[in-house]
Amino acid sequence: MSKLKILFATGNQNKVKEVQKLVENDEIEILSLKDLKLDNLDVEENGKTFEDNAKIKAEFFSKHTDLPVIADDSGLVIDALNGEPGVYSARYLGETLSFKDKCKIILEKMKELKSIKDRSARFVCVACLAKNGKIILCKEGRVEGYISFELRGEKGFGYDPIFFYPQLNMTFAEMPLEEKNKISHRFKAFKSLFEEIKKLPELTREVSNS
Ligand code: ITT
Repeated sequence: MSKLKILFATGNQNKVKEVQKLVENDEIEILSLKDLKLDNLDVEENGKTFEDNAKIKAEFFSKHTDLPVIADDSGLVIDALNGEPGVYSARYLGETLSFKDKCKIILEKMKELKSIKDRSARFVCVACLAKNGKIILCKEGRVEGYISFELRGEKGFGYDPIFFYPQLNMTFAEMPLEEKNKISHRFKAFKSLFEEIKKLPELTREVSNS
């Protein structure tokens, strides 16, 4: 049986890598915007919530292909910063600043918070599925942790070097992808999205017919 092809509509190649790894031995095949030559398209993420923005992206790109489309919106929510950077995670402190510098500025803002319990944070991911311009379903995943006292690790992307995961005593940037992919917000959201997708006859029928 051939695999169910799904477009993952993201301009972030790190996200593509993570989600392709998730379905490595699965009946689902993740294609990127580049694979479908749709990487010249962009849509404004002007929603107020992760779910709004995930829907905007999935809906928009699903008007440009007949394949089912998934998109995610995700970010880091820091309690001590009133939920910042939150839905603005990608644009926080300006799009030209590197994520390393954004991480350093966050650490500076939090330098007076000496106790780990005052540094609580979570990564949130909402992943949505759309087909032919219509949203079919969305799933959310979260992972709880703390903002570290210094940047640690070179793996991952974005805010990974300052997101400390106490159960493994390391930041996400110190964690091999296989480990991050067992616990992350993206893993949780996509795992439950893929479970639901496999139950949808109008999508899976196309797999057995192809
Ligand atoms: P697309 O919108 O094209 O998918 P993006 O990178 O702009 O790509 P988002 O709008 O969802 O993605 O922004 C989320 C930002 O939050 C992202 O740029 C990272 O900085 C951060 N982020 C999300 N998930 C992360 C993770 O697993 N590790 C580190 N940072 C993450």
